[in-house]
Amino acid sequence: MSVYNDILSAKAKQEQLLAILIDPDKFDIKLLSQFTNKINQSVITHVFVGGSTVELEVTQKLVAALKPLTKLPIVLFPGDVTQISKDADAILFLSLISGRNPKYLIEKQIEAVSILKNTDLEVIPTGYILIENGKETAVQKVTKSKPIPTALHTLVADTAKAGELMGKKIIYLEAGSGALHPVPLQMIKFVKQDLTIPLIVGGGIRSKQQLDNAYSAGADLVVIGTAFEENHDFFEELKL
Ligand code: 1GP
Repeated sequence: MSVYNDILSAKAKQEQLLAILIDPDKFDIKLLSQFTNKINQSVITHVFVGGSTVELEVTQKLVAALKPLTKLPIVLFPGDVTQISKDADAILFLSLISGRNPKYLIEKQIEAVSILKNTDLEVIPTGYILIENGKETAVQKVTKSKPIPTALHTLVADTAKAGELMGKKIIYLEAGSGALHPVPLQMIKFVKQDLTIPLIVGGGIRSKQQLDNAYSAGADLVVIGTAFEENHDFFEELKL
């Protein structure tokens, strides 16, 4: 199984992919089995695991407990090298290409190599682009980097394309967890015009309508965390 190849073939068939993001730091592991049942019965296609500030070993415990409970691919979306867990299927190997902080452009990636060597994780090179959303999010604070203002469509599209030309296999447009405003639809459309690799969009999506809008604008895979965390009925809403 290749998580990336499956994303590529879904993109080719215009199938809509949806990842639920579980932040190990906010998640009560006692609820895992009940919560995973809901995931398994929903339209969700991927489980992403990661957060901006997660204590040591918490991710590993969560992924190990999650793995036997679902057949869906578990993809690490790590805020730090301490969140690499060998029990997951793949890792988004993120480079924060909207920022200019060397730590998140290359230094953390170097640090990750010796840890990855001891795992069989499928590594997916990912260009990660932060978009302004109306408030400062955790990822901005942690990475000490500024998001790209929503007015600068060309800068976002050129950053995404530069990522593709540098060999990234996926671009992730991120408004940030709990964003006030998701990535603008016009921006998604603009970025898609020139991009040939899959596009992930996440941050601040809280309704079925916003989800459908993101797909219509061109998102190949949408990531939702907060809406599931705060409202377990969101699973039901998605069925409608
Ligand atoms: C954050 O894109 C994800 O990294 C999901 O954001 O929690 O706002 O859904 P939300």
